Amino acid sequence: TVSYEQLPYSAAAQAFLARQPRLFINNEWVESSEGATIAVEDPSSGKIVTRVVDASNRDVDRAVAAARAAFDDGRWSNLPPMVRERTMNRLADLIEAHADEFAELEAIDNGKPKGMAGAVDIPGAISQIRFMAGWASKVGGDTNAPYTMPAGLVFSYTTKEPVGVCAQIVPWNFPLLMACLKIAPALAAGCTLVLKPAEQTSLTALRLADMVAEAGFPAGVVNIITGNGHTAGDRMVRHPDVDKVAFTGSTEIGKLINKNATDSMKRVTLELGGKSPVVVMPDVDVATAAPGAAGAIFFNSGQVCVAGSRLFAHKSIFDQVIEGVAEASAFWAPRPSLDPAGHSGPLVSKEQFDRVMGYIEAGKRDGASVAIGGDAPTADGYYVNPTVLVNVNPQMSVVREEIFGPVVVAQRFEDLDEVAKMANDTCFGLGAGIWTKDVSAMHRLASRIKSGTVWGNCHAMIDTALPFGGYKESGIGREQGRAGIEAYLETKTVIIQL
Ligand code: TXE
Repeated sequence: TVSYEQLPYSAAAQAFLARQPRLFINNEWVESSEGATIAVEDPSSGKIVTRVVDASNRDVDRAVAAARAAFDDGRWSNLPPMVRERTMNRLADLIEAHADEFAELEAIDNGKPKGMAGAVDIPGAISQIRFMAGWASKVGGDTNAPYTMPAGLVFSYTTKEPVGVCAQIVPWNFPLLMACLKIAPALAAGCTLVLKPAEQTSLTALRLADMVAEAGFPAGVVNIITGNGHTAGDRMVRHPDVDKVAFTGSTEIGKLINKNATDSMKRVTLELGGKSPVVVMPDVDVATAAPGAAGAIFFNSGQVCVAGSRLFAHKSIFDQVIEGVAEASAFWAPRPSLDPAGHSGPLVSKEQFDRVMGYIEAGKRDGASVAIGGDAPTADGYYVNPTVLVNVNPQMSVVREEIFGPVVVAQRFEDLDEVAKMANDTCFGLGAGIWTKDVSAMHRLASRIKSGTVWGNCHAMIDTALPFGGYKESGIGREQGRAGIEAYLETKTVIIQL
């Protein structure tokens, strides 16, 4: 039997929690103007482990003013690109040197297994910074011959300039990874920034702040503040001295941010929710595809924007696939985040637990059948068992809405045309997985599914060099790769009559 008792924290983690870091502005730890705080809970036990600042409007203004001053005097953007690149790489080295501590803090704060954080989140965060650091010296403009003017009469060229001060707001599912994914392209481009982690998971962003000055960033380039979304986050988004907003989170808040930020024409990139399809074609080796489909939804307890939350298995193998997913779900049974045997943890919060259990209940009420799970173990933490719902229809909320928990709805299909339509019957378009050995079916389906990323015989494989983002209500713009840095640059055209 599994014990849901959280394991003891290391001395390093205890020391960090006891320190109660404040706001990181201008390379200094400063007190909040009002002293409001947010409790930090360990979702594996439901216990409060420390408190962080709930930034006030004045705190936000102070952080933005620091970033504005640092941008306007060029103390970062005017440095040789080689120096910016080296500074970023020093930050990556510092994270790497403290990888184990970061993994533990992530496990305590978010609930994900420390082993998963150590294998996925922390190395992912480091590569975001190292990859983008290289762009600092490689972005540039073009010289172009004009189309309507005679050659020799004018000389024209383009340059790339940093967008300016960035407000970056990240969610709680991959806290450090998301923070680094946001700050890296901004810094490589020469921007300055204010970053706010999600109120549920501030710890690793605060630990990162410790390393900013040590890495050699000038004061005011990287400012990290903690606080609630509807107050501090909203202030960041509307702030007149902010030039760009980058957000990852729910589609609901993304729409709101898009409205509030574009009132003053701020540049906006949004990475939002999903309801990603996983298509299992009839020719697959079920022993490979079924665990693949299980991992697509159960990894990180389903709290993944590209979670494969709609499973479509061909009718000829549907029952075998469900059986295979059921078998694989044992691997994903939740345990406390510091249990070295665990591959899954609790959900991030009581709120998320209630939301996910509410969806499961709604699914049952609407007539769905539970093939696997559908329940939660008795424990103080927020554990939900891996769940598969069958006998669903396209009208049910469990089929239409993002659940963000270990819950997948499974449906049968007959042919490629039908499954392409079913896969696209959603307002989202972030990711899609296709399992088949049939190369032609793979490419035909890949071209028909409307989503920012399509995976073949794998799922949620993300690489910092490859653009990532959503079609439809899954977002605006792309992060990572060349597109990632372009989102932090303005293009200037210079035309000189000779
Ligand atoms: O998200 P929010 P929540 C989805 C997922 C989940 C649901 C709710 O379906 O069940 O959203 O989660 C900040 N102005 N995703 O409520 O509210 C907030 O402080 C500015 C998918 O936690 O979108 C946090 O930093 N900022 C997603 C961040 O937004 C605001 C990951 C995300 O919180 C704000 C997370 C405001 N008015 C949730 N209100 C993904 N795409 O991976 C909140 N915030």
